Amino acid sequence: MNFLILNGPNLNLLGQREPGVYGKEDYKALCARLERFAAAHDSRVTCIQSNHEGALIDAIHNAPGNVDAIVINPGAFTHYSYALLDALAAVKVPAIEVHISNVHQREAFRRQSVTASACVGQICGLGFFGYEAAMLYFLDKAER
Ligand code: CA2
Repeated sequence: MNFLILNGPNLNLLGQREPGVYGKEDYKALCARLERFAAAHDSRVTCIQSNHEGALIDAIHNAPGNVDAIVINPGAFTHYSYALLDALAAVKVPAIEVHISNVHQREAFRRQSVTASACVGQICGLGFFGYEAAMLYFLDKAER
């Protein structure tokens, strides 16, 4: 399968601050890990990170015909971006929303996702493994 891995604002700072919340590994290590995981499952990933809402929307619009599934961590856009919600709803490519931290153990505003309703499901609190869990869901579904 071909996966689009989308990461939103500030996730380029992984490993540089807040290791207690987001872990010690950086964004490059995340991408390398997902590339290895994909290769082990006869698949490929395209990893895109942006701090800009429009760039994430453009990447979602570009997904049909190019990838089979989207794994998206919209960062703080999760909590208020109706534009990202509309983009995810507009394309037929299925998406899973992933959060590295357990958003339910944090500030109240992080419990609300406006983007999850356009996704097949949401995974949170499992660290980087959450991205792999999302990919496994799609791989399992494709085999059935
Ligand atoms: O837990 C997640 O993956 C989040 O999507 C991360 C977002 C946050 O706004 C969401 O509520 C939950 C923020 C990412 C910030 O990433 C940083 C990483 C290292 C240092 C500072 C920020």
